[in-house]
Amino acid sequence: MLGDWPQEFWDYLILDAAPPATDLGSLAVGDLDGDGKVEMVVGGSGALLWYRPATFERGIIAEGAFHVGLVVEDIDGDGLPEVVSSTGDGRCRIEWFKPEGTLSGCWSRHVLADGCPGSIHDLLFAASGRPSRSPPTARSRASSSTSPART
Ligand SMILES: [Ca+2]
Ligand SMILES: [Ca+2]
Repeated sequence: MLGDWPQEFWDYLILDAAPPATDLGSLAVGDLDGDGKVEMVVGGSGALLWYRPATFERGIIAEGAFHVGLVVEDIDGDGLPEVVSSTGDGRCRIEWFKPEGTLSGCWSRHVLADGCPGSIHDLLFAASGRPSRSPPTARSRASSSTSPART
């Protein structure tokens, strides 16, 4: 018993028994297309993937090494979240991905920071100051230092 806390139960659901990526190590959740249905974004060795649990739809956002930091945030200020990921190719590179049309279509890939100091495993986003449409900034968190990066 958890006191007065509401008890919620989650269903065990296999969305993809054989995903086109291995070492799935990153997960983020958000309504990527604003239809009210939540999508899951999963990254691993080989691909960055999206899944819609309500309908079992799925797709590939990009190919590469994505078992690292992953965030779903509105980067360009249009009201819909984009997928932000660091890449695990041996140096810190932060990229964001946006669907061009539907989630099943092509995703544009943008570099937010390239060669920034820090760790590729932790991404942190926060509002700083009043809202604006200024270019986004990114920080990757390292154990010893944090440095901002701009593109
Ligand atoms: Ca959605
Ligand atoms: Ca957006």
